[in-house]
Amino acid sequence: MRKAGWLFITLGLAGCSDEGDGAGGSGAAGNTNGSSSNTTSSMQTSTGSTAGGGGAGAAGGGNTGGSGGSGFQLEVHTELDPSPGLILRVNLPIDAARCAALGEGRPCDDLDLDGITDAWENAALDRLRPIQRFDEDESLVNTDLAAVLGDVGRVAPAGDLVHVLIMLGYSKDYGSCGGFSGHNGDSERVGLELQRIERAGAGDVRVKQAYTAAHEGTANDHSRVFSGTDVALLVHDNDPATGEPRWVVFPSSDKHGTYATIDICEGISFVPCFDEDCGPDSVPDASLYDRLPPFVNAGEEAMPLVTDLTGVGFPGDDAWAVKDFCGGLGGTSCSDDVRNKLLPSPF
Ligand SMILES: [Ca+2]
Ligand SMILES: [Ca+2]
Ligand SMILES: [Ca+2]
Repeated sequence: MRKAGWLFITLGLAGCSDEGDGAGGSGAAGNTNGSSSNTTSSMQTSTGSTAGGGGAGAAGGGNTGGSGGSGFQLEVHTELDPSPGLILRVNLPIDAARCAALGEGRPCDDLDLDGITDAWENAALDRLRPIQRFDEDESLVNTDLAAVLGDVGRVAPAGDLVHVLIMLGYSKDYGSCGGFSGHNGDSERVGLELQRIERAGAGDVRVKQAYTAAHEGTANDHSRVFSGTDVALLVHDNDPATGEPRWVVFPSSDKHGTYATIDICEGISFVPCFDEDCGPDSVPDASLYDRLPPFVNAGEEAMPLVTDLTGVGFPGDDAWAVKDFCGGLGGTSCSDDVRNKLLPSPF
């Protein structure tokens, strides 16, 4: 939403960029038309089958998904309860060894060797990655018809908990203050800490903590962990593809810092060029501002499932290399490495 009295001035504000190496991004190397990942409908959707590399039955976009053979049907659901925290239920054990012991056609591969069933990882990414609900002035909705969005996920054990870290990738950061500090590639991220549910299925978890990153690692860092009763602040909405609840986050207009609520986004600053606008205010059809990009499961650093990100719309970019993320557009001085969005734990 645009706040009244917003002043348009262009100052030399290095802090406007959410990446330390700032504003580059000329040399666009063509591509862009990866916008096939944008759906024609109001919200981008994808099925879990895009989850690359893992091979084993990815979670389907619907309530049931790939069969591991022998009649096994993967069942994946989400639900909200007042505890608070979104619940994910998968009829496949988290632990690959436990899955394998059950056998009978279940997809129990653990190709990234982290001990978690890869099909469970894919189900978690499929159902827990958030809808991105954009501001009414967002360039990727309104003007950049070649814009590409894609999620690169990692699901990994953290003791008995499970961490889900997702790079929310964009082909471009459009900058603030009229384009100042824009660059090719925009690597943002969110995270979830999942807790197993006692006396429930071996694949059932609850969101214990959530993390939204905004200008992470800069002087203007507004990243935040939501834990305890703050988990109730998270926004959920009905996913039209499944009819079940899904997490919703609010990327700031054109810069894409990720916020859990519109109020948090718009409350961080009233200083021009440091302020942020979120949420589709006063638009006839707010659903046109929702996106749910395709995703890939990157696996683990020691045993990647995916390196090349062409499949998620970003040719030339890599999930694990020590290399700027350029959103499939090439160039220099782009955005922070994808690996830096998948490895450090915010919890
Ligand atoms: Ca695994
Ligand atoms: Ca993993
Ligand atoms: Ca950004």
